Amino acid sequence: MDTIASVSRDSNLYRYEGFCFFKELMKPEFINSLQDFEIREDDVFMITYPKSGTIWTQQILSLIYSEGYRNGTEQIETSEKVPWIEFQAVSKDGNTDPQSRPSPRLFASHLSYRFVPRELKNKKAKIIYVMRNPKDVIKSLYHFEAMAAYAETSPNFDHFFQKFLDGDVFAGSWFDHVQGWHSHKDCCNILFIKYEDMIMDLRSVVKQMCVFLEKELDNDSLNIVLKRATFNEMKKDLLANKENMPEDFFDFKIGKFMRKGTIGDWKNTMTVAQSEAFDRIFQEKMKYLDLNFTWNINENRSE
Ligand code: PPS
Repeated sequence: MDTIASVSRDSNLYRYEGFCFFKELMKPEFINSLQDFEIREDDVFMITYPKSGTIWTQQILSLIYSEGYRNGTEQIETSEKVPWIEFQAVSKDGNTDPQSRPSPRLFASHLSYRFVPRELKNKKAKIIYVMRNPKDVIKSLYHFEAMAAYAETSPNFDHFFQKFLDGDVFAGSWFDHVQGWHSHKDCCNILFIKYEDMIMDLRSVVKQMCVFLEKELDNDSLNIVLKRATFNEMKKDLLANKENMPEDFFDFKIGKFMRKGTIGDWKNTMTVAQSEAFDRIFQEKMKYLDLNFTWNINENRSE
């Protein structure tokens, strides 16, 4: 029988088959029902562990599909153009069912491989999975926890660091999430991209995404996508930076979704001992995966 357990360091969460869900926002019956979510061949799913480049990729996808917003969709929020499958939200146009949208449908999800719709595991539809070096994920999530009303704020970084390692955070263990998706890559029509590659050469990554999505963008459209997806452009765009979300969810006086947007900020907070402890766990848990991350901004950059 499936077991549901409490999460010791955060009473807002419950653990279900390794994943941590928000009690208030994600009921187990609904999560189970997603198995039967009907997938269309031309659906596109963008999947991430939190803080890995979700809203950035949501913005890029919505820009690609609206060719740089030349189709009058500028005023529609990104979260409506690329809605979540696991959060039961009511959209502003009154549509409560993201499944009934016209094709091509774009979706976002933080779900692990275990919980996504069954048909996605049969190479139906396309999946873009975005990864980020986990030390920066830790740093970003640490700040985010403080502004999110539905997460228990850690008293200090040390506490949060351990909480993250134990997977006592929304979405559970980073290691399990990445491993789960990466080890099932042959079951899905999936493209893996990395946050750090987006930082270092967004043009190449967007082009790679377009090839995978079979979307041809002319040069002008590509340039508009790139311009509107920069950190500074998104930071001032309320539809992209999520700052128009209800204050009962996030306290934007404490923090922002668009915080620093860089590589290597973990160094400003993580101690050498924490970093080394993390490296040991990373090497042990990820040893069977052929994955490399960029941990510092100057890596891979020619001077
Ligand atoms: S969430 O809550 O899971 O949806 O968060 P997510 O969007 O995955 O991650 C937020 C981090 O992504 C950074 N971000 C960007 N970086 C560079 N360029 C652009 N355009 C961009 N958009 C979002 C954002 O700043 C968060 O990272 P940190 O390290 O906290 O700054």
